[in-house]
Amino acid sequence: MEILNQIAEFLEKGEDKSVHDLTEQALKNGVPATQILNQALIAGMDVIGEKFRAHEIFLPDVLLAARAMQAGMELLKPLLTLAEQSGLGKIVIGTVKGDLHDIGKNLVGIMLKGAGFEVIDLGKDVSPEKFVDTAINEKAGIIGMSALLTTTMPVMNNVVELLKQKKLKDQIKVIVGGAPASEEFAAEIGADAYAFDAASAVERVKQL
Ligand code: B1M
Repeated sequence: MEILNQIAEFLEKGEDKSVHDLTEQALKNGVPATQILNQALIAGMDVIGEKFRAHEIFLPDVLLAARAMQAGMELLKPLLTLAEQSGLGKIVIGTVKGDLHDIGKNLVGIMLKGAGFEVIDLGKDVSPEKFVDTAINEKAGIIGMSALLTTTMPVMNNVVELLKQKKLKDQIKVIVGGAPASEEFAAEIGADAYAFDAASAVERVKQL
């Protein structure tokens, strides 16, 4: 669909106003929010990731693209969070210490809220203690962690270890996600689940 390609292209150029306006237009045209998300915003961000890896673009370009992505996501958010049901349970989410990537984590939070979970979002750069203390104080049954850097993945392990130390590993379940994470990694650190994307995160959290 042409408008989805255009949104992706403007996102790649970091033009937040155009991304906002075209996203609004696409919604008016009846394009489903999830299609705009997957085929325009995430698709555009994937291209940015590839170009950054190939040194074709630099950090300021990535920042502009991230801002443009947020501009589109702001419009999609209310549509993705139209709660289907409520009272499913409480989950604490955040991006782990040392890691500032929060777009994917925000998306996971939006989808979980949309599915009826109460989500406590601790933001980014979250310490293991903060994850665990918040889960205890808020009586949340699940901790969800996001990491986008191979260097910050070990923090997820620290959270699992802290739960073990406090003898809470059985009561508080852990789900991990983010580009460098995997089923194998989750199993290795003793997490209860791994999710590849926001939609599967909802499924896995429901199972937990
Ligand atoms: Co950076 N960055 N970045 N970055 N960045 C990556 C991750 C990188 C892969 C780019 C690359 O080299 N190709 C690379 C990591 C390499 C590695 O570790 N292997 C990288 C790097 C190196 C860095 C810096 C170190 C760069 C530097 O300073 N030299 C730096 C680190 C800063 C820090 O965190 N301390 C840095 C900074 C940044 C920005 C701040 C500029 C910006 C982030 C802005 C923000 O988030 N507010 C940024 C961005 C935007 C990216 C890329 C291009 C896009 C990430 C993104 O938002 N994707 C990224 C390349 C890439 O991933 N293709 C890259 C869209 C998002 C919807 O997907 O986050 O994967 P994602 O989330 C998905 C799934 O992973 C999953 O569901 C989401 C939705 O489907 N998921 C979960 C995520 N969390 C989950 C949790 C769950 C379940 C599923 O359960 C709880």
